Amino acid sequence: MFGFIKKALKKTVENIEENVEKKKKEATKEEIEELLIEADVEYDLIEKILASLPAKVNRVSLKNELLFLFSTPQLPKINAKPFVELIIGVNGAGKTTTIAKLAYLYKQRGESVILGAGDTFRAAAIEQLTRWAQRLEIPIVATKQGHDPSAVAYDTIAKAKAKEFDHAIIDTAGRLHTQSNLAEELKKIVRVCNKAMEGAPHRKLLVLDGTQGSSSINQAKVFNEMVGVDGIIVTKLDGTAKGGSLLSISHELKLPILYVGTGEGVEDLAEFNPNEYVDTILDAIFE
Ligand SMILES: Nc1nc2c(ncn2[C@@H]2O[C@H](COP(=O)(O)OP(=O)(O)OP(=O)(O)O)[C@@H](O)[C@H]2O)c(=O)[nH]1
Ligand SMILES: [Mg+2]
Repeated sequence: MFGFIKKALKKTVENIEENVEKKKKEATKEEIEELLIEADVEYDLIEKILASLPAKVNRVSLKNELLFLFSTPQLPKINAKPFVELIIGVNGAGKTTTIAKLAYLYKQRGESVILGAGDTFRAAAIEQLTRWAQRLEIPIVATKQGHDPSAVAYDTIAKAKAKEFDHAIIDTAGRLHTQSNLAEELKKIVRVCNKAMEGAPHRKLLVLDGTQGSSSINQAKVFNEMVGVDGIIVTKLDGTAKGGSLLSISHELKLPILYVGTGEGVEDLAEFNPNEYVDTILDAIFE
């Protein structure tokens, strides 16, 4: 999937390039500061990065500094069938679309997938995921609006076990009447998943809207406190110049970024590769 991150960072890179007269071998600290501000890296982190750099910065020294920010531990490999993923995040972040993209990816690999329409708060959410399931020709467990989402999660896992599916991906609501309602609901879904299958959900994946840049970090902390997050997916990177925020997100949350969304289609999901990401940003300023 090489090149997908490049596509996702197009706007971020163009924005940086507009402020760079000529690509260079060495940059000053001020130039690096400018670059990182333009890309929406949090200022506290920029100061930290600058403090550890020499007066004249070359590509290699900056690359090492930036790559270091992604040195979060890798997620342990879990051999579970079904492998259950719970997708959480605020409304509009891109959860439902990301579920379709993940399902497509697994299906391409020849693995079987079932979806659970666990966002029962809005009828439109159930319909949206059902349409994706039809398009992708994969089964879905869905109930009526207002029904208990943890029952949907339970039924999805039970069906996945009975029919020996490789993956079960469960959608959740991004907003309820209050935040404490949402927290209670998510906790209950997690408990019930574990009842349906010990160890499930195997991954709680938080979807963050990339167009919000570094300002999504606080939101991520709230979800992490609610249920504990295993990994991050950043969507809509294609539509923003704030692609540098991934540095802040990784550094602040100490959670792995697993995928990035690069568009609205099912194929528009790239496995996140820190090396390719950092190189793409550095290409905007260095030769
Ligand atoms: N350009 C672009 N658009 C995206 C991406 N991911 C999602 N979107 C769009 O963002 C909008 C919201 O996506 P949804 O998947 O409905 O978001 P959600 O988190 O499920 O929202 P709720 O169900 O309201 O909580 C849709 O119009 C998607 O097409 C992406 O990577 N790039
Ligand atoms: Mg949704």
